[in-house]
Amino acid sequence: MSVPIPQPPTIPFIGNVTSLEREVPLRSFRLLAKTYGEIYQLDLLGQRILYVSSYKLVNEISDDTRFHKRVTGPLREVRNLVGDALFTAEDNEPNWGIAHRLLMPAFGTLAVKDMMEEMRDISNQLLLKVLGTVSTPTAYAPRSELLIPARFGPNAVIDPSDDFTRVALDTIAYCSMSHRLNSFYTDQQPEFAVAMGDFLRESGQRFVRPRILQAVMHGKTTKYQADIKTMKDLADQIVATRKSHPVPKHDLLDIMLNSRDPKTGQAMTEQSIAENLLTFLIAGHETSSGMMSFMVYFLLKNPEKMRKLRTQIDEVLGDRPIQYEDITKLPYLIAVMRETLRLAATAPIRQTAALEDTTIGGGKYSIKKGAPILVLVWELHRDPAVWGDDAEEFRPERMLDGKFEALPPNAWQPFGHGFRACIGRAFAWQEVCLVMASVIQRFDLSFVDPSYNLEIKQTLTVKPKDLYIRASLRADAV
Ligand code: MNH
Repeated sequence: MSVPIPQPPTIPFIGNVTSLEREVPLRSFRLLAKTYGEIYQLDLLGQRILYVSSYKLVNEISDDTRFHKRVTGPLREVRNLVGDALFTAEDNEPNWGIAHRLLMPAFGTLAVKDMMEEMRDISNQLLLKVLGTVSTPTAYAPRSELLIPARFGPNAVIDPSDDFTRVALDTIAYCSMSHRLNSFYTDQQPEFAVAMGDFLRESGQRFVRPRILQAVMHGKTTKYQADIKTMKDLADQIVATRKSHPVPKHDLLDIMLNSRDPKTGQAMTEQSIAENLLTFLIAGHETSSGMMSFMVYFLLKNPEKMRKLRTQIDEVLGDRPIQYEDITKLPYLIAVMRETLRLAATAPIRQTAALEDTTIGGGKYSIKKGAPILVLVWELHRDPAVWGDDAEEFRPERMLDGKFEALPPNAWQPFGHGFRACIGRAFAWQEVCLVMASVIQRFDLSFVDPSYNLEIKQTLTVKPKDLYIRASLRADAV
């Protein structure tokens, strides 16, 4: 027999909305999970939403034959910019299928391998900014080396989220459409990056804001529309320019313009191409940049892990720049990355729904077809049933020596699940390896405030809040 799904007390008309923190809803969702357990429901402005957090239940609903991605909440708002592009499409929208079939191979490991030097070009801009040095001149030394205007010194206070966002955004723009955003050349973030940040934040806010309030907030709406236009105009312009002036480059834009869907023979429309370019920028920068910031945090909090990682980097790389082939020789780096995404999945929630009326938990909870279910990945990634009593500890060793491969299915899912899982995983992985190995190889990092403890900020993704660091050339550098 099924039992009622726990729910905090509601207030007439607005339901549970007052249970939620405006700035960091994730914090409220997690607290409620501690109080109400592996599944609970909230009534948000007339919509009932389920929150699932235990491994057992998440594993059961991670099943493409019974559950599928649902595009509601903030993700629905993101459609205001990118429509039915990959990330925000419902499964049954034809443009999702076309883009998915065309782009899966283009984001595969082999294709991404060829982007290594373009990624390095951008990553070098970060290294140059920090101390004006790319330690070893190489065949790959970027032209930008000559152009860097301002160089930071060891006393500069660095906001890692800010700089990693520049790296991630510039990397995805350069690799996917050969467009240089040049975020490192300006003190202020470029207009496009600001528009995107504001758009994502506002998309999240619109979701928790009562409709009636939304209707009277003209200023916010005008700004929201203006940000959308800024981004659309750039994407349209990039597509139009490439169409009129083809370049001999096989980047993602080229693939989208010149390939046909193997199944239907259809080409992508110009609108769909522009919306997918914007999707790469949205999906591909905050997630990766947040991941790098969290990694810095965990390594600074756990100096013995940092030492272990650097020892391995030194042994494998010495003072030469990391190459693609090195990545598999750095298992501790991979373990640190996996453990970072376990404790701080930068996409902290995914949304799913049952394809038919059903029950989960051995008949315990009944679930209505289509009712939105949120998977609380941060809770999933701490379930003691999988991770043990030290689940809160940053311990990359639990991801080493075959232990990662031996995890129960669906226990670690920072990249989502099933056929709607992340298409950019190989891309992000290579990018983060390159950037983080290069940074740790060259710099000593430290907290500005040694007593700093992790706080998060949330838009569509999460990042550390008020984390500031310093970087100096390694004291033990040769
Ligand atoms: Mn990514 C989907 C996490 C990097 C492009 N990504 C997802 C999902 C998660 C996710 C989780 C599933 C969302 C859902 O179920 O609604 N992504 C990440 C993380 C990183 C990341 C943690 C980095 C770290 N993602 C990237 C990069 C790109 C990218 C880099 C692009 C270049 N991601 C996507 C796209 C989708 C996606 C596109 C949607 C895929 C689909 O639904 O078909």
